[in-house]
Amino acid sequence: MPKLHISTAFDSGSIEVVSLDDHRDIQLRIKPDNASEFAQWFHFRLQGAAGLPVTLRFLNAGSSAYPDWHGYRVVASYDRQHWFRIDTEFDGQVMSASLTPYTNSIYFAYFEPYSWERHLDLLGFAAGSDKVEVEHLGATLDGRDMNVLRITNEESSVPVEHRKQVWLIARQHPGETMAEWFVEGFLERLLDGDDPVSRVLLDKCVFHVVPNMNPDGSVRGNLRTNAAGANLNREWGTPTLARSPEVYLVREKMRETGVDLFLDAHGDEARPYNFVAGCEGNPGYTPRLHHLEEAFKAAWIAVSPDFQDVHGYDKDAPGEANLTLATNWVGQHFDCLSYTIEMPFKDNANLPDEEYGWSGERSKKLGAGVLNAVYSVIDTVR
Ligand code: GEM
Ligand code: ZN
Repeated sequence: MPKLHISTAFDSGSIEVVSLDDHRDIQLRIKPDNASEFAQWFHFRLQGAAGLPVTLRFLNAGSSAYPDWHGYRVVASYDRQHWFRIDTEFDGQVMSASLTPYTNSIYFAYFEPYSWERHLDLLGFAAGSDKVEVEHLGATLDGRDMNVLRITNEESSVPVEHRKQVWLIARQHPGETMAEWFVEGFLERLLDGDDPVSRVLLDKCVFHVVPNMNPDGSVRGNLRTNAAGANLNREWGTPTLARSPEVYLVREKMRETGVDLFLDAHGDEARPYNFVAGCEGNPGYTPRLHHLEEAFKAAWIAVSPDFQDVHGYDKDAPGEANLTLATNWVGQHFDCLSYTIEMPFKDNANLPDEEYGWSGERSKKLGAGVLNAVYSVIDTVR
């Protein structure tokens, strides 16, 4: 029997190997986050299986954080750049994925990874623009930099105090890597000097973009929490430097700049759709905010067949919103249009892609398209 090897010693690497004796029955367990019970993210490298029929069996898939794996397909890559979906089945407890690798080195992951190095490269790309200031907010618990990009046209004829403050944060939940792909597409278009929508928005707005809200959880290979086990999207009521410095620092910056429009990019483990979740359950929700939400969604649907407003989370009952979530706390505190954006780990069922499912590239296209929705409402957000 060939000598197989599995490793996870790289950015966001995570899996537990139960048995590697038989390439037709490689037995694995998905590991929980480092300081919480959420288990869903996996990312590992298999060596030694070229030309062999491989079956990966995730023995505890049925007891993961979000166990609805039906319709989900594992992603794989030989070169860590091009990721594709492989045949995957789920029997209610064990998820099995199969292929015959071409080479003796192949990677598998829950979704297309977004590495810390790529994050730093994205900051570097943005910093090269004369519209961007890379601002340091402080440190995470593992000592990584929390950065926010301040983006505007300083030569704008609109006085800076009259420009709209538009905030985009992403990847509070580190395993939702599609969120940072979304930001990459958003930034590439926003900084495209030939794009008319971007040029007008940079005159009318100051953008504040946090491409990665959870650096430590990202590198650690967590699905949902930071190094201290905090679910950052439940920390917006009373964040602390000791447990959730990522939220504490961003919230303090928001108090400084104000917020006229807020977007928080996430991924959803079960629903095969792109959708938004708003502030209908906030105590301060008003017809003005409802109208803005409807206009924003209509404009996005008009430019992107990958976006839709039929499928999504149940609506919060009036006054019943959980104000510890970013979207709800920001919407309530700043009385502004505020949305959680959800992308699928599976695929967009309205426009499925057999080879890739939902992907980093499609997340980028969606991030670029949201600028049309911002453009459609920006003159009416206040
Ligand atoms: C979700 S946000 C859940 C919002 N729910 C409603 N009904 N508005 C979370 O944090 O649980 C975002 C995510 O994890 O993707
Ligand atoms: Zn999330």
